[in-house]
Formats: sequence, structure tokens, C-alpha cells
Amino acid sequence: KEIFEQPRTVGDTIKGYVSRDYLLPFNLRDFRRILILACGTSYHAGLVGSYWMNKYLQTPVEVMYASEFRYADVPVGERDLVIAISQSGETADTRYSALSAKEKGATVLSLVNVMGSALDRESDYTLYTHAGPEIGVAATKTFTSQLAVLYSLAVSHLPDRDRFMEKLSSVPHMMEEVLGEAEQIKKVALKYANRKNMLYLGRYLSYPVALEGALKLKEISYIHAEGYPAGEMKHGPIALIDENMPVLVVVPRDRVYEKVLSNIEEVLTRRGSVISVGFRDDETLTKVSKDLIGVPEVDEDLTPFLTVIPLQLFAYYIADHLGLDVDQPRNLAKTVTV
Ligand code: F1P
Repeated sequence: KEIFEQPRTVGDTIKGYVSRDYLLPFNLRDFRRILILACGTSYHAGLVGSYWMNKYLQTPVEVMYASEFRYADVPVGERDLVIAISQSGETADTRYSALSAKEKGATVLSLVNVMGSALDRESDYTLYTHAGPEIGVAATKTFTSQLAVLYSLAVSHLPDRDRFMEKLSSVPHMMEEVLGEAEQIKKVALKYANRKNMLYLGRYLSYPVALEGALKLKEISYIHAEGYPAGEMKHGPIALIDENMPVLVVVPRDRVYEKVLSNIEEVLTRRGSVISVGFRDDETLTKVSKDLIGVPEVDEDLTPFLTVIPLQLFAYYIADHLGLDVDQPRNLAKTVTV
């Protein structure tokens, strides 16, 4: 249900940012550095956000797992902006990382879904995702709403910002189109329901999407899945590939498209089978993939909004087929407060 709500929740989130209801009293470019801290799915959203910010802000942006930041002696100071991302606003690692950065003089801007949550109260500034309550333990709809806010932030200072926001406003409609393909995605997913391992690959903006897809499969289907930057494959994971290793590749036609095609060739040479998530009607992909899940063609910046949906559904349909509780997966808590 939450996966299917995304066109509305992303639309609700975008509205306030398009109309400039949520204005920050500072410019992101005034900071020496931006440090994004988060856990789990929120971390993956932060990673996508960092690519957008690097592209449009020209301010150094780093992303770290909050659980690592807490113990890593990262120097932080007054000219740093910490963006702490958390659906619940209660995740202990994210909260305590933000608090320690604040004590050292950094400005803390939190991005939360739950108004009045601890992180909301403890931060200097808060921006909200308007995704509504998320009951499923595995985060889905908050991921795409977090993306919407991060994109809005990355382009907020641009003279032609309105043009970028207009493009963002077209996303919910395109998400509907992807969800309209749910039955086809289900058919593909069920072919892989009995697998024990999967590899998810992507480059550039599709790399965090691959990480997120693999996390969803682990969380709700209990299938071992590894997300990896496609270009790093030859530095190790390529050894895993044989006819028993399905490789899901996130490959929209973007600046790294040709590169990823050559990564797909590397997989095929080793008899791996490729499931690709790319633009529909991509004839080259049809030829090299065992299965192609197509999404509408979109500006490369916005591809993560669309390509993540088939990955969420892929994990969901497999988990459901295996008779697993998709909302309450074993061993997981919605909010990790210790
Ligand atoms: C972070 C998170 C979720 C994950 C699970 C455990 O939560 O890792 O992404 O799906 O629910 O916690 P949050 O800080 O975004 O609330």
C-alpha cells in the first residue's frame, strides 16, 4: 500500500517546496561543507541528495552513516551544515550524531517525517517530508519524499530554480505510470523468488538506488542481496558471477549509460543473467537483458524517483509470494532507538 501511495506522497511533499512555503533563513552555499548523516534507507536518500548537491551547489558534500560518524572523530565546526535525515526522527545514531555536531558549532538541519520527533526538536532547523505515517518497517514512501526535499534543496539557490521545480512536479505522474506496470514487475520478480543471492548494480545516481533495492530485498524477502557500484565490480565482486547469480542493473539512459552497458557485458561474459531497470523501449537493453523493466524516459537527475519503484515492488512481490509478513519483517524494528 505504501509503495502505491508514492505519487500522492511525493506530490504532497513537493507542493510546499514549489510554493516556497519552506524557506530557510540561510543559503546552503554559505557553508564550508555539508555533511549528511542518516541510517538505512534515509542514508541512501542522502547519498542521492549528495550527488545533486555536488552538481548544483559546488560546496563539498559528504555523506556518512550516522552510526559510523558517532565514533569516527570527524572534525566538524561552525562553518559546517549537518543535514540529518530520519523518517522517524527518533533513530538514536542519527540523533546523537546531530547533537554532537551541534555541540561542536555546526548548524543542524533535520529532514524528518514525524513532526515533533526528538530530532525535529533538537535541530536548529527542520524540513518535513509529507509522506504520512509509514507503518511498514521497511521504508518505501519516505525514501521518495526525502528525495523530493533533497532535490528542492540542491536547486534552491539557482536563478532558474522554478524550471527545476517544474520538472520535479512532473514526477508524481510518471511514478503513476511505473506503478501501472506492477503486474509485469510481479511476473519478473516471481522468476527469482527461489534465488538465494542477488547482485544489484548501478552507477552515479543509480548506485544509491541499487543499494536501496538490495536493502529492500534483504529486509523483507530475506534473500541475500548485495548492492554495489557497477564500476567497482571488477575490483572484487565479479568473482561471484556465474549462471546462478542474477544481476539486477539499474541503467537509465544517463551520463554513465555506456559505461554500465559495458558492465553488463562483463556479467554476460561470465554467464550471469541480467535483469535491467532502464528506460522503456530501450532496444539495446532488451537485447542484453533476460528481463527488462521499463520506466518512462526522464531527465537524468530525476531517474531515482522512477527506478526505485520497480525495486521496491520486486522485493515486495517476492516476499509476498514466499508468505512473509511484508510489514513486520523478522528481527527489524521500525525505529532503532538504542
Ligand atoms: C532508519 C532505518 C530505516 C529502516 C528500518 C530501521 O530509520 O534504518 O531506514 O527501514 O525501519 O531504521 P529512520 O532514521 O529513517 O527513521
